[in-house]
This record gives sequence, C-alpha cells and structure tokens, in this order.
Amino acid sequence: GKKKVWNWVSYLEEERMPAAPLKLFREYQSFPQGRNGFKIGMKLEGLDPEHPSRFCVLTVAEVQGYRMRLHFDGYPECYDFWVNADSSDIHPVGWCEKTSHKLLPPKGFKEGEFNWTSYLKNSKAQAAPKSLFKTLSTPVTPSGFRLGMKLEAVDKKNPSLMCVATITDMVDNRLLIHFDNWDESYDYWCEASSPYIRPVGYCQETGTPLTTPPGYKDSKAFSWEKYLEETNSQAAPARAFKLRPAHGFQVNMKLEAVDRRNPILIRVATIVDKDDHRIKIHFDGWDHNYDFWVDADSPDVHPVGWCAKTGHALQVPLGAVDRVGTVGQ
Ligand code: MLY
Repeated sequence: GKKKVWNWVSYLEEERMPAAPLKLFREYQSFPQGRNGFKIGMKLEGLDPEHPSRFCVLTVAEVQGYRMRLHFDGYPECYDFWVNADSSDIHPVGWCEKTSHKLLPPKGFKEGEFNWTSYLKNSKAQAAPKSLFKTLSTPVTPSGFRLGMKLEAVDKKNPSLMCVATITDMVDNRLLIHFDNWDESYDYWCEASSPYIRPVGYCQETGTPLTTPPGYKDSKAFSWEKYLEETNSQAAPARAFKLRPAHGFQVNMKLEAVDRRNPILIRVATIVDKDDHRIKIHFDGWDHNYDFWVDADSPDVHPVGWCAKTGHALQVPLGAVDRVGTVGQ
C-alpha cells in the first residue's frame, strides 16, 4: 500500500505510547525561547569535549536548527562536534582573558603568540556576537565549593568507580571535577546537584570501595585526613552538595535524541530502561544493539516536536516516510 507521511501524533497513537511530558525536561532540553543566531564562520571560545578542562578557539562550521557543528581552528574536521546554541560550553571571544582561563590557541600558534584581534583581522573572520550566548538569569555560583577542594566522584568513563577527586575549575553554576593523579581526559563538568559527586567520607559511610590516586603509597589504608594534610587541601563541605531527586522519565515514553554515532542526526526514540539519573535510549526501528544509556539531563535529549519547532531534520523510524516525502533510514 501507499506509505503515509510520518508525523508524531499518528505515530504515538499507532504505537500506543506516550510522549515524555515537557515538565520532565530541563530548560535547555526543552523548546528554546529564541532562534539560533550563530552563522557559519563565526569564531568563539569553547570547551573541548574530549578534554573538558581546555578552552579552545572554535569556528561555527555548520548550522542546523538550534544546533551547530564547531570546528577547532587549525585541526582536522574529525574533531568537530555538535552543540545546542544555548550550550554552557561555549563563550564569546575574550571570555577566557576576562575570566583568567587559559585559551588554547589554534594549531600552529605558540603559547602566548595568539591574539584575537589580529587573528580575526588576518583570517577576515567575525567574532560571534556576545548577544548570541546564553547568559544565566541568576548567575548562581554553587555555594560552599572552592577551587582545590577534594571530594569523592564517579569516574563517568568507568562508572563503577568512585574516586578521589578535586574541583579544578568553576564557571557559572558548574564545577570541573578532576581525578587526582589522572590526566584530564576523565574530567567533567557538573552542577552541585549532580549524583556523581559526594562529600569526602561517602564511600566509607556506604561501604563503597574508593579508588585512590594511582601511585598513592597507602592505597590500602587510605585516610582522607592524612591525604588532605599531605596535599594541603580541604574537603568540600557536605552542605555544598545538593543531590537532586531522581528524574521522572518512564519506560516507553518517546522523545527525540541525538544519535551518538552520527551526531548530526536526531532520531525518534523510546526510553527502554531507566535508573535514578539516567535513561536508556532506543532508536525506533533500529536494532537494540544501538541502545545506550544517557544522563536524564543530557542536552542531547529533547521532547517530541523539538526538531520541528527548531528547524532541525528528524530521522523517523526505518521504513517510514518523513514530512518531506523521503524514505527515512
Ligand atoms: N582501566 C582504566 C581505568 C582508568 C580509571 C581512571 N579513573 C579512576 C579516573 C585505565 O587504566 O585506563
């Protein structure tokens, strides 16, 4: 028979499954207020997703709806990555200097040799206007946390490990978590409400093994008291941790999610499993081999209708025909 043009309303009816309610999403996952004002060629400063402690010189390489692909100046395209226009990971030109952050120059520049004014002039490029970047309505620095304070944190790349960690940066409402004596590739940014960070002593209290810094002499008889003294540091106070409640997503709810393997794409998706702070995403029409866990507050998860509203293509289930009449795949 003739294939019907795909749309969410009839799809949800056919599937007899609900759309994940809007109230379950964070503001930055939900429908944006404004439009994406970034244009190809604009330059900015932003975090390297592979090394979240590094701020780099970036150029907008592609725009799709409320998302954009960012390119590291001077580096191969294979490092490009996608962000939402209201990402907290990007800042206007000059932000690093203003906030005393080190800015990694484009490839080919020696440290200290880079200067935005001449770089923009020489490359005949435009700095992305400040007005395009998200500004927090109330800049809420998490109270109680200070740079250098120690804590216990989940290694998100090895989620079964709770490890000795340090706050090595703070920007707006987020903390940068670094694992002591490890390289910065394990670092991540999180809010004070994150389930991945706990005060010193949490592991001992809960009988959870604590992964001590590699090479640390007394790993078997690790004592925080001794370690804090030796490292001349303080523990982040327990009152600073504001553990957020579990999310409200349920199995079978539908949403729109970025395809990690090909992040230009957003697909029709179903929640197939959940725990307190994560959901397991299944792409409709695809093998369950591709299912994956994601934080419930990930900026790559959106409510039904987000693509249509923001002008982004939506990959519909295999075999269906999308709005413009091409066969989805
Ligand atoms: N098997 C991994 C484990 C690394 C864990 C790092 N965390 C604790 C920051 C490896 O040795 O590379």
